[in-house]
Amino acid sequence: MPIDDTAPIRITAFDWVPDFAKGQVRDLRVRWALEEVGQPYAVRYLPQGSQKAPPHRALQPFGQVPTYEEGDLTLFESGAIVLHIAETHGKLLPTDRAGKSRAIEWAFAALNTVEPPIMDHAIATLFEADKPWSKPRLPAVEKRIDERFGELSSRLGESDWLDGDFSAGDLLMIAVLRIVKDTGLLDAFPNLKTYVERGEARPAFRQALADQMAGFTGATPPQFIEWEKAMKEKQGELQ
Ligand SMILES: N[C@@H](CCC(=O)N[C@@H](CS)C(=O)NCC(=O)O)C(=O)O
Repeated sequence: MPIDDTAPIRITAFDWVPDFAKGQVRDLRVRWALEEVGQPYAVRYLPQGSQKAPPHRALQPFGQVPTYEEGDLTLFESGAIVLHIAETHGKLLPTDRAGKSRAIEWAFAALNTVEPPIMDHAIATLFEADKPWSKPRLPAVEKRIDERFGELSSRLGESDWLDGDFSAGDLLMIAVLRIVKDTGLLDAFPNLKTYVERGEARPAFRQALADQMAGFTGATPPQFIEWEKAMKEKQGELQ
């Protein structure tokens, strides 16, 4: 689905992020959902820092991306946006009441149960890799992730998707799991690795990822040059 500057839907994304975040910024989840339902969209790119300025905070109170604008409606929170897209297009959610509720349950499980320990890991190994507390914290963080992955792996079993057809719940769960896909944390759970690969093989995901990557046209902002150097040095020690 081409990005279309005249489309009635507009999202926000960054024009620069550190290398480790490329392909992971949360506008990817929204792009992926839009691709799945076949909805063209426009992108407004933000230079790093401007997300904290009042005009963007009026759209996103926490000064983050993504946002989603459609006529009078402005939304933030990637999960809420993905569910809105699914509801609007009558796709990515089963039509029966119980099945729909279960898909939404998996969306919450992804964002509220599986993502928090994964983000603790990203904070320790990436965002705060240069801090003295990160290394001692890692074993406990990894243990918690291992427990969660074991539980998710047992439930998924040999199924392709979490509950019937591919849903918004799978989209969000796969987006969350892929945050650690290069860390080895998924290695003990072959069915979760295959699950992530199955999601990433979807044409909608591939297009969304390619479009996010193509949007990183900004130069490293001066305030990030030293930070990025220090972080890269420490990162090697932690991974
Ligand atoms: N829960 C929010 C999290 C959004 C979020 O963490 N956005 C990050 C990019 S992935 C961001 O904008 N970070 C920049 C900042 O916080 O200044 C969502 O899912 O939309």
